Amino acid sequence: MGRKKIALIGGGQIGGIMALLAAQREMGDVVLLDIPEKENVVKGKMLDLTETNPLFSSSSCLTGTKNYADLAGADVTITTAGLPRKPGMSREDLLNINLQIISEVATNLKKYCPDAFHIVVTNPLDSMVFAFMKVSGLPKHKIAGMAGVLDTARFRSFVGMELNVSPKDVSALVLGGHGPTMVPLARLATVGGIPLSELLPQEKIDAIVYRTREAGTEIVNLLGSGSAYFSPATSAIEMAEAYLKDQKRILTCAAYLNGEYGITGYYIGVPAIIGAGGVEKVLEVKLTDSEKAALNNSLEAVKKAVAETKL
Ligand code: A3D
Repeated sequence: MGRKKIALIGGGQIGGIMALLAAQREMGDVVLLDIPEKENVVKGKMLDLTETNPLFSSSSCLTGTKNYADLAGADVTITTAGLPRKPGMSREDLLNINLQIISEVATNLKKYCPDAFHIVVTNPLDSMVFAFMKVSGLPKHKIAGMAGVLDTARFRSFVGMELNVSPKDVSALVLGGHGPTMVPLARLATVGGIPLSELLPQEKIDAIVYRTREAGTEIVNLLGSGSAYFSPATSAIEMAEAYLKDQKRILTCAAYLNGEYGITGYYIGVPAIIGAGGVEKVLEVKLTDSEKAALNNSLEAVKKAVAETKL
């Protein structure tokens, strides 16, 4: 069977943490790629990490590179390559820059790792995963966007904090695009099997839903520069591990829809089974009229973002 190979494209905040997590979990060998100007930085990060191997009892080979050829034959790829928005830059400017970056990444990954499961994290997520699919032409079920695992983890964390219970025992589902239109399905949330609505009054649940939608911004405001990285990195690694180990986990991610939820032709956050086949199946849940309306509203936001890519 041999060792698995994990290719991380983008060696910034999230890329570095993902390399650490993949090594600690001994998921396989890890290659971290960044632009030529950052070649020494990623080499330094991976050497630093290599020197933790004896401490974590890990045998993963960890290397940094600027060459896509070094990613050849990867089993899974996770892309965080992109630029953050800088003062004076419009959303459209950012979209155009990151679209160019994703196009370059998708073209190279098609060439060097056509059989991998590809996870996209770069924002704006819903349009970047769509662009990755269009430019690479790779099978749609072997490409997914990471957002739902994180949005769901945030919802579960806030419920745990409010009830002073372990978030491990909170189960929840957040549908839709990654952004303020996401749809946390509070109706379906449970805590140790008990419906959340039996444990918290509606106004507290509404506050948790609101905080979940704004959770990314809350962290951006606290950090002052950059965005969240520990939780996005851990979320993407959950998806990669589910694929590599054929775990058949039910993870919410931006999956390509072909009629599920009445949607065709877009990537949007839905619960999906992730195993050796990639996104093996999208699970459908019956929605109330107001949940349907909220999901449609989110779909409109995704469609608008995708239209901006002109792909
Ligand atoms: P950052 O620390 O800036 O890392 C991005 C890295 O990408 C940098 O090291 C860049 O040098 C590198 N890069 C730029 N262009 C290229 C290229 N052409 N090829 C290879 N590498 C390149 O950012 P980060 O790690 O904090 O975040 C990465 C991305 O994830 C951003 O787009 C964030 O907006 C996004 N993000 C998404 C979520 C979701 O939940 C979807 C959450 C948090 C962050």
